Amino acid sequence: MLAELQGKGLLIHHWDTDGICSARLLLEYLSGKHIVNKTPELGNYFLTEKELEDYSKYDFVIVVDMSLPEDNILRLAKKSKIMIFDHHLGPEVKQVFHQNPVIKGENPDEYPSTSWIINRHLDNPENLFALLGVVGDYEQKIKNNQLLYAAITNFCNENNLTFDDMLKMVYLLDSNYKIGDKKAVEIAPRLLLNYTSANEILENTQWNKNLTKLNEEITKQLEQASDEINGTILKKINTQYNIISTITRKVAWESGKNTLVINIGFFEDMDQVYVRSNKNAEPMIKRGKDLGFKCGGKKEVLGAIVPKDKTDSFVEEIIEFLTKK
Ligand SMILES: [Mn+2]
Repeated sequence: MLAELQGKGLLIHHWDTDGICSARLLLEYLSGKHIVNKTPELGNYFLTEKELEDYSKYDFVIVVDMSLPEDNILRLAKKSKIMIFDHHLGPEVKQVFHQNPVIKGENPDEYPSTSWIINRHLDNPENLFALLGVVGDYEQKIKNNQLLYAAITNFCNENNLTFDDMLKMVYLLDSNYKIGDKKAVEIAPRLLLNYTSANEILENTQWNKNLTKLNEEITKQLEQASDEINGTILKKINTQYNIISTITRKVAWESGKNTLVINIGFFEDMDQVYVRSNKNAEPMIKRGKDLGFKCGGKKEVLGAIVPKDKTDSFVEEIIEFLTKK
């Protein structure tokens, strides 16, 4: 199907390592075609009215590693042929090509990243980019996934890399969105097309500079006190950087507890709310959507953008949900 795409194309990808690597793999496969790649406004799991207008002039649109709202997809589908590759939870958009084994009931452990799904779809051998997307989405946790961790270990051995090198590459690629540089996110898949070794990623000067700055900010935020309510760690942060998922992961994985982080400093009129839970968070993702929030996630992860006057009540509901047996 990909090979049959005609005309001018747009590739919309998530801003993280998985999104960038997924875009890289598709751009390589589609190298003969005219394709522009874009990421949404950083932090938005939806397209703005302006983006929807701008993106309605393409013959085909490929969406990777993002569960955009169904009405966004259907609007683009009026003008363009749509293909989606993803592994996030959400409704199946039946009107378009939607390659998401996870929502079709497959085992998420076998489809841990969009890069992995795309790589299999393309029938590629295992490679750096397919695996970086996996490491990006799971970091250390991927060590619990026997199948994938074996593939990563093999790859590292063959290429004289360590798992820590893989993690470092992820942090470098992710530094672009965390620092708030949308343009750099969009350039990254193109750079990766020309990189021939992992070292070129590890030595990218700009990405290393970003990382130093971010690490300082993350350390500062982690040092701030947090509360604990009925076994859920509650942490409020105030930062302009998009580091809420990093902070949540660090707190959750170090404590082993349900973790809820609120960042009041990223959007002017909205708060970012991010949860890592030890139980299936899907009912609360649905609840957030029902309340009209931009809300998404995976089984153990919830991310939401909530109007500031609604934050307290939504947080209360989440904690109640996490507390109940
Ligand atoms: Mn992903």
